[in-house]
Amino acid sequence: MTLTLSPLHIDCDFDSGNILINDATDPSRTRLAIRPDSRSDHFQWFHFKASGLTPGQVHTFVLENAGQSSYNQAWKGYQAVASYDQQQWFRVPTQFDGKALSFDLKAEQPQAWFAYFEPYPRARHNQLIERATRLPGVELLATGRSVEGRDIPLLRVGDGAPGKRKIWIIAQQHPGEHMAEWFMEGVIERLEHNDPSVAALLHQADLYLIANMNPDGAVHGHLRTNAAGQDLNRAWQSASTDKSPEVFFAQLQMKQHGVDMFLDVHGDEEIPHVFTAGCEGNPGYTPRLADLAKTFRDSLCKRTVDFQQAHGYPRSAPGQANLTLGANSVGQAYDCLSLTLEMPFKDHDDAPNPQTGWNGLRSKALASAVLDVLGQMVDTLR
Ligand code: GEM
Ligand code: ZN
Repeated sequence: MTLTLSPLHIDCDFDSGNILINDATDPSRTRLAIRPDSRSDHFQWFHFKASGLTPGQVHTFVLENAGQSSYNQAWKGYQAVASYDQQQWFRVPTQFDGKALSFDLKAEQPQAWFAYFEPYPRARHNQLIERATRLPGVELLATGRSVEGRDIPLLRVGDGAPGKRKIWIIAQQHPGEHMAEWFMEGVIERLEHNDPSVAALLHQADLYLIANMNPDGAVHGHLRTNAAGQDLNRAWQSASTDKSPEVFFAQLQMKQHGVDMFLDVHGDEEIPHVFTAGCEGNPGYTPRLADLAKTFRDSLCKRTVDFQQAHGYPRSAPGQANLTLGANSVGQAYDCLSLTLEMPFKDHDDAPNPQTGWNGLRSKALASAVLDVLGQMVDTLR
């Protein structure tokens, strides 16, 4: 007897949802596509729910336009994530044939969620900000507005007393890089523990935190741009209140409060390692800044297997930096240690976990290690 299964229901009408349906009539093989960012051609992030799965059956999902995505080399060695409850996310068997990305789930439940990476929900963001502002010494210093009017909270940990180092950490300028806000949750969670190492850091430094720089893009399921089609990490020389108010806000606040160190948290689609990119190509780059970057990287390597220095972006030649990037622009303007931190969408191949790949929990643990490093080197930042 042949069992005829009814078509799956595919839905992405929720926070950070993104999928297009090409043909969902065959429940064993659902043909889909990734929807580009609303005002740009970028695409790579996907996130959808499939219901009507048959427990015990293998269901295959095909992203038919993956070969034309922004980073189409990134699918090699990539495994999609799935979840039955939006809490536990696991990797599923995935293949890329040069054109389409396909992944399989042997269903255990009638519905499941699929995504490019463990999503960081906007509701969780709101709870995170709440949670942070309940901590002693943490204030909501200012609130920026996105193009579509969503809040961009800037938290300060510390009282802004003169003489304190000012350490800025911002995340998710690129909205599809959800690991970046997981990292920020790791920062907040570590502050909640208030152990001696954190206390020592906060004795000398105030932290300025923007947990999500691009809420519109994140909510709309974009990969790289805000609601006006701007790549925010290319807007730091020309931020405007209409096209990139998110960056305009951060820059204004930096000007008001000062910056002694800047960390811009991202994800990289292609490289299966955690790494940092520095500002070697800045016209104002000096041996002092090179030493600080070296100390940061060496110390982080010692603290965690989830960081390394062998793999990363090629360094810009002296004077050749692209100053439209946040880290280059801030490093140049404030003559300070300034780094882009990149976490993988795939895994950190120095310490892989085939079940989860890189994920939210590991992003949080990395944040904790970064705070330890900052505690060690805080008095050298100026
Ligand atoms: C990087 S650029 C993205 C690079 N990704 C791949 N796959 N090459 C980022 O967005 O994190 C930093 C940047 O903005 O330049
Ligand atoms: Zn990025």
